[in-house]
Amino acid sequence: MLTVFSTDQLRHAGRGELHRGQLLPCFESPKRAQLILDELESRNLGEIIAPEPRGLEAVLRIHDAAYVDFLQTVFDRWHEIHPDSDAIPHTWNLRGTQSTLPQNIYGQLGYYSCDASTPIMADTWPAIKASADTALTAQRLVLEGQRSVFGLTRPPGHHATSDVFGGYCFFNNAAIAAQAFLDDGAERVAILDIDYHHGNGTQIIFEDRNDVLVVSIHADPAEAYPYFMGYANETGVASGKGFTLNLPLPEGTDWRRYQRALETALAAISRFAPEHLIVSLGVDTFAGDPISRFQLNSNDFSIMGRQIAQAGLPTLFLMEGGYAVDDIGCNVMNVLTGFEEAL
Ligand code: Q9C
Ligand code: ZN
Repeated sequence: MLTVFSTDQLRHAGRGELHRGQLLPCFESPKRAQLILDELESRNLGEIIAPEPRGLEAVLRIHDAAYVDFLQTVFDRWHEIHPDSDAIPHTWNLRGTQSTLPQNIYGQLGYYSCDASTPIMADTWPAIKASADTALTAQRLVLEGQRSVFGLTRPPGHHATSDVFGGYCFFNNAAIAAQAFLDDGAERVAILDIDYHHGNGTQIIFEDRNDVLVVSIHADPAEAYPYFMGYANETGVASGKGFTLNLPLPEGTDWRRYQRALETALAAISRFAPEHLIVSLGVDTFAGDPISRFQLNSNDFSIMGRQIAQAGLPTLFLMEGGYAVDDIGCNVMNVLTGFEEAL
């Protein structure tokens, strides 16, 4: 399997995130991507290629122009007033009220974000731009006939909406790739999100559409981030009714229970009959993950890859979460080789 990755994606390296009342070292670190690459290389998954640099057209199919411009310029503005820290939001809008975009940088940081876990620094922009380019190059390779491609997207994307960053995400790489498939002529694309956390950004982007099926298996939001979305009764909006499927699972979920949800997810994807499948691949379902509470082991990820291959679809894997750095390479490699072995 080909992998797409750019070293520019390593340049986003936050000093810290607000976690349970403390400023802790960022869980979403460049080391994650480096350790995945090391494992793919040592176990010979296949060639690792750099993304083709692209303009912003495909990003702007999903994200608002003003939000993209904000991400591109906010750190320079921050740096003038705070030369020694990352930009982190700390104030948000009141529930349900329409808000005007404030002039003030703290107001704008709150306007365009949903949490204080997602710092912005000098090289955030080149990293998130390269991550989106990685998704788009991998998407094109699948379009051109590769059975599967791994876009090692980092920073991840599934919590980002058209104009909100958070949950370590800035550009929704999976949504950008899904829209690119449609713009390249596909009629239906399915996104299978197997990150521990519900992909709230992806759901919001596509919930009123019937050309992208979004299926997500995740920790019950009653107990886990992102808390406010991902419930089973969210099934889509207007003409998107029936094209969102949430399969929340309780804390402590092991492979036996997870596998049944995955079967349900894959059956729904089969019925939808998409031309392409995008897998939002998070391995934070691993038992050793420091911020998550599922119980999957490394071998389970191989079975998971094999099961996903049974869908029989051209498949684009895009990286989302996974924070147990000692095992992240092995767990990702196991999904991808499990998939390949099933072919
Ligand atoms: N520091 C992904 O896996 N933080 N994002 C929760 C607060 C947010 C996870 C604890 C977790 C986001 C892509
Ligand atoms: Zn996650």
